[in-house]
Amino acid sequence: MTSVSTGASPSATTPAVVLTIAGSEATGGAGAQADLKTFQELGVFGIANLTCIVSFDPKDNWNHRFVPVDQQVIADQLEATAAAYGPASGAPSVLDTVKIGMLGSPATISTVAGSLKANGFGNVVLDPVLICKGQEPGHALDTDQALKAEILPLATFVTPNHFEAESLSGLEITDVESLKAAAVRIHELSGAAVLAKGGVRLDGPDAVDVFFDGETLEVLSAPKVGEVAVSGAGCSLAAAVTAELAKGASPLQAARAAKEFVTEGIRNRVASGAPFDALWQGGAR
Ligand code: PXL
Repeated sequence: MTSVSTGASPSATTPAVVLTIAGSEATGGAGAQADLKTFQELGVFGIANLTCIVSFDPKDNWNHRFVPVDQQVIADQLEATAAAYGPASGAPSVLDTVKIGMLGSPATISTVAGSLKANGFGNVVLDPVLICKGQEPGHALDTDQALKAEILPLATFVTPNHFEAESLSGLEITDVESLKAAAVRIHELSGAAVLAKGGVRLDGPDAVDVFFDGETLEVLSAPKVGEVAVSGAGCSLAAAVTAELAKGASPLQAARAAKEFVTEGIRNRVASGAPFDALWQGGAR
């Protein structure tokens, strides 16, 4: 007779458990694939609940083809994950740290916001992916506004890039001083720890990011590796922050470790037939 186990086995291992709520990017550079590879590399048990599928179109200048996952299917994934590992699951490794990547539509934002509120996760790391090439501008504007109204207030850590930091703060960012001002403003608006990324968008020899959590303002800097952005850098940075927080790091420690992880991943990037290289999560090994 076979017996079916309904609970945790006495020999179960207990790595920190993390969830990414994100889109699939078919070529594996960005999105949920980048998140899962980052989680594995940093020693946490990763779960991905998919919100959409993005396939670049090589016949159309590599623009995004965007297909949302059905709302009920998103809700089903979140329900299954919460029941298996959520705060009320009774699992020994409780899922308390969640990363939010591309949501892509106001409907998905509402579904995800509902789940975040119901579960009360301790760490909600938001990579505020605002526009997706290939979406209608009006559609993207709705999505921007819904993300700011419904998800940003639930975030405990937010990782905007240059464009997103300008959009969230309402400030123009031209140098490190204005990046600092934007980070402070986004903290005031959200209450979250902020890691605002200058990346290759700001002039100078270094890729500069600014961390601000209401107390500590720190400029994180590493020599630029080329002048062209690499696919998966933003996703992997936020995923690395997520993994480090889940293992018990402070927000500042998580930001520093994530910056190092991404710098090594860019240094050891993977060339592809697409116009952009992909970050290699194994680069720090
Ligand atoms: O890098 C932002 C991003 C996030 N998530 C998905 C993506 C992209 C960019 O292509 O496709 C699914």
